[in-house]
Amino acid sequence: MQFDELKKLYDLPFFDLIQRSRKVHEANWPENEVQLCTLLSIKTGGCSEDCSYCAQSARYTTTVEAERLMEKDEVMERAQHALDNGSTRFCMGAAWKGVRDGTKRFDQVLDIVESVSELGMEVCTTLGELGEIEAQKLKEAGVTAYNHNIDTSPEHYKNIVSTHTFQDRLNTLRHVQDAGMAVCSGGILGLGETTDDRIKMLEILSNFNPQPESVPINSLVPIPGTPMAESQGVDSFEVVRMIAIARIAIPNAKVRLSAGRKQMSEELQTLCFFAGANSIFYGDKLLTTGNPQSQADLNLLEKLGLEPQKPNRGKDSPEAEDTRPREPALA
Ligand code: SAM
Ligand code: DTB
Ligand code: SF4
Repeated sequence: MQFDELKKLYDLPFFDLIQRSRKVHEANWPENEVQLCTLLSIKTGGCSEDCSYCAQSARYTTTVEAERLMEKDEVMERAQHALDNGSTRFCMGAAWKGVRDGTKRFDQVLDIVESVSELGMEVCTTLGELGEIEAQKLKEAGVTAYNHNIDTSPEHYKNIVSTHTFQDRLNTLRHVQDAGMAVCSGGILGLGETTDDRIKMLEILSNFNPQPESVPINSLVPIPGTPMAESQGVDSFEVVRMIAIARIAIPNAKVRLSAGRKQMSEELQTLCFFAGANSIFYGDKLLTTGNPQSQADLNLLEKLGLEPQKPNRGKDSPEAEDTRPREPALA
């Protein structure tokens, strides 16, 4: 969808907007299910990049200490636990600028992925920049989806990060798609962006070919010590509007209500589910910050008559439409 159409939707009266997004949601996701995805930080802190929201950048003094890459046995224990608790997707994150083929740490990650993928969950990784070869090797090792957020509009990105560019992010996403992995890409609300920046971000995501399989919508968790520490929280209704236009613009995606849920009321999360969110991070920790308790999430889903999503739907990457340009569009 194009910017003007998205803006018109975003500016509709609230009930008109969520009624529309609800219809799209029901047509594409009639099952009343929410996917549970567990995150694990397999390499925490000490990152060379300067993303101004991030607890893991080595440039800021936060409470997060740099750690080594986790041993495979420990990752396997955590993955098995996630599976036993009902997660159908397991996402492993590393605080790296990126990975390079031929390095010891990349070999270790491939080895971890091979073992985790044998458990049968969707396997997602988020390791920073990838080239073509790295993407192919991750796919071969069993990664089903790769998370790499564009985070905001290209114009605003420069104000948030200086150590890599928006185009670098798009290049990695191209390599992910070419290797046949599903793209998980979304953004953060609360980085001092305008509404137009948010809409621009969605415009770009919706013009990917194929469209992303998953779109995380994070609300900034302000981290003391980072430049965004004092950033103002996002208005609840703006979060719902964003979820609604994501659902309309990218109807087949899992729209993932991501960071920031701990600060949200159950009622707000419910509105987000109504408007089109159908996936959450599940387990009491995100990467370095907190998340609601698992039991609280299960209780909420039960109260709403929603069920954890059955395994495997959307495991494969959506097919590209041949008629559309192959480049991720920078509109
Ligand atoms: N280093 C990799 C990268 O940058 O893609 C992977 C890990 S990074 C922590 C994954 C995503 O988490 C970021 O792109 C951002 O959208 C989100 N994120 C990080 N810190 C956050 C925060 N404080 N609040 C909300 N979202 C955050
Ligand atoms: C995404 O979009 N959000 C997740 C996941 N993808 C990797 C990460 C959220 C991180 C929140 C801050 C933290 O815990 O450090
Ligand atoms: Fe590093 Fe990723 Fe954090 Fe940026 S968001 S500082 S690349 S871990």
